[in-house]
Amino acid sequence: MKKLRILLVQPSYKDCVQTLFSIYNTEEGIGFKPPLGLLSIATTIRSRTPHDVVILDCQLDDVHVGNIHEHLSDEYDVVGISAWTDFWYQAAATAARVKELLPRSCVVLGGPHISCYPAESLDHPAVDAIIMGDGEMPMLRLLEVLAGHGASGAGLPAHGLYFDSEPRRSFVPYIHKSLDELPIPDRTLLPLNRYTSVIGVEKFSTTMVTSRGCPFACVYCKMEHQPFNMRSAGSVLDEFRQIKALGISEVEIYDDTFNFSHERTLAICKGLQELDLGIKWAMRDRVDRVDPHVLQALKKAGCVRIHLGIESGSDAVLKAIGKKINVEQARKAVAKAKAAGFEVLTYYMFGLPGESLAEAQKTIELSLELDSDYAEFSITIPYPGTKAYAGALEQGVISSDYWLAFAKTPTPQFVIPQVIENMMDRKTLLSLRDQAIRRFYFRPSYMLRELLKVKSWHEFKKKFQMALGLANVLRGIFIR
Ligand code: B12
Repeated sequence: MKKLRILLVQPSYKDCVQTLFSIYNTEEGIGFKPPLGLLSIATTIRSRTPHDVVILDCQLDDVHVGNIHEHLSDEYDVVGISAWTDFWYQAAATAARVKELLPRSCVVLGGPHISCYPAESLDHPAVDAIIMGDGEMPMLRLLEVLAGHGASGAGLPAHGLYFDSEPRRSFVPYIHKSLDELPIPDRTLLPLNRYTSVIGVEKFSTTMVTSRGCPFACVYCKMEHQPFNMRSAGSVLDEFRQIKALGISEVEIYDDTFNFSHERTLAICKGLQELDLGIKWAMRDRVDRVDPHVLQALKKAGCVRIHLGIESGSDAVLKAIGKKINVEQARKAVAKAKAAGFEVLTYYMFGLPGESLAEAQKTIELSLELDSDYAEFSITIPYPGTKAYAGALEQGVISSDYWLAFAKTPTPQFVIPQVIENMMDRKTLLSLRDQAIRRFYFRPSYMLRELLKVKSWHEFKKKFQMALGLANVLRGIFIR
């Protein structure tokens, strides 16, 4: 079999879509986060094939289309590029640059943007193939084809991989149901000591994903292509063990719904308690899944922080966005988590479909009442593939399909022409977001409490960095 050389690229945020509403994962923002999707693909290639694979995380060193040539060796047979809608311009421009410098290499794209716009992505002149959905198995199939084995790979899926050279057929994402079959991501393929968390306490941290997809269908999130699948407790414990062996003792779990199965959570917690790895970790939960018995187990297992999506202070808005929770559940969940000794991070959104100014004000009041340790306030970006975007287009709240236009013709620093602005205009939304940040974080009682929590110079520096980031948001300066 021909031995192939593969480069997997996580593009830079440079020139990314100007949503103007978020702090990005830069060192000065929330800390760099490892690209887990590429890591999983690279580990799978390594464990199942003789091919060589390298990951280039452009976000770490500001590698972009202007300087990526320094990282492109003419030995690469395959260059895989991850595409999120926010950095679609860099992904597409990188593809073009690769094709220009390495015309014989196969350029393949994957990631959430590709699953939203498969046809438009494949139409890009520099793109040879796309992978839709979970990338590991379709990538093995692609490598089989390129290594000269035809597309007959035993056990490899026939869908999810589409070549530009083939006649067009319908695009079906590949979903890997038995996640335990996939190897645990080999974090040594990335520079481990570059990944951090602004709200963590350790110097280095990593992230983990123990399930894919989500059983819920909130209007602002595109997940419907991805049914919910969980890894077993045993597989999750193996990953924790590997992380500890690498000397990392802080983990952020990025599952949309980590605690969907209490049974699995309790098994993970029991295992972690027995292993006694001393890892501090955080996870995202739904307010309706917070349970005192599970909280106790989580505490004993080293979980220190729980992130809760509250989104709105209005039950009518929560109903309209399909979140399937209510304000009272949010109150109870935060109280229970705080009483059990967890740090709590809450998320809130402004500009949700149908939300009035009075309802948005209720959200700010709720955030103050819940008084969590951290709160993240965002303005709803109607991303492609979401019900929020489709609904706004259908109702004429958004007047043109700007994401489709951007998917076809990616431009640098694309400015979203409209968010959901029928009830409140953009200026009002921005001022609500700023008001929320100011009222939440710049309360003397909050600042004092946070200062008293600081145990080290390192922690103090991180808190200072966070305060600076927030002040920058208020001054209209966005960290890229
Ligand atoms: C972790 C995470 C983050 C981390 C970043 C981690 C990182 N550096 O990768 C943080 C918190 C920083 C983050 C931020 C944002 N995020 Co985010 N994030 C996620 C989350 C929860 C998990 C991603 C993950 O690791 N999944 C696990 C891995 C295994 O899956 P994967 O990444 O999808 O990769 C698989 C496939 O997509 C595919 N694949 C991916 N890349 C490639 C490349 C090739 C070549 C191939 C073949 C295949 C392939 O194969 C992989 C393995 O199966 C997803 C939601 C979700 N559940 O997926 C949202 C998600 C990716 N985020 C999203 C968004 C919008 C954002 C923000 C832009 C939000 C905002 N407005 O601020 C920000 C800013 C991003 C930025 N520029 O920093 C959207 C993207 C939508 C889109 N159309 O692009 C998602 C899908 C959430 C959602 N449902 O709407 N995010």
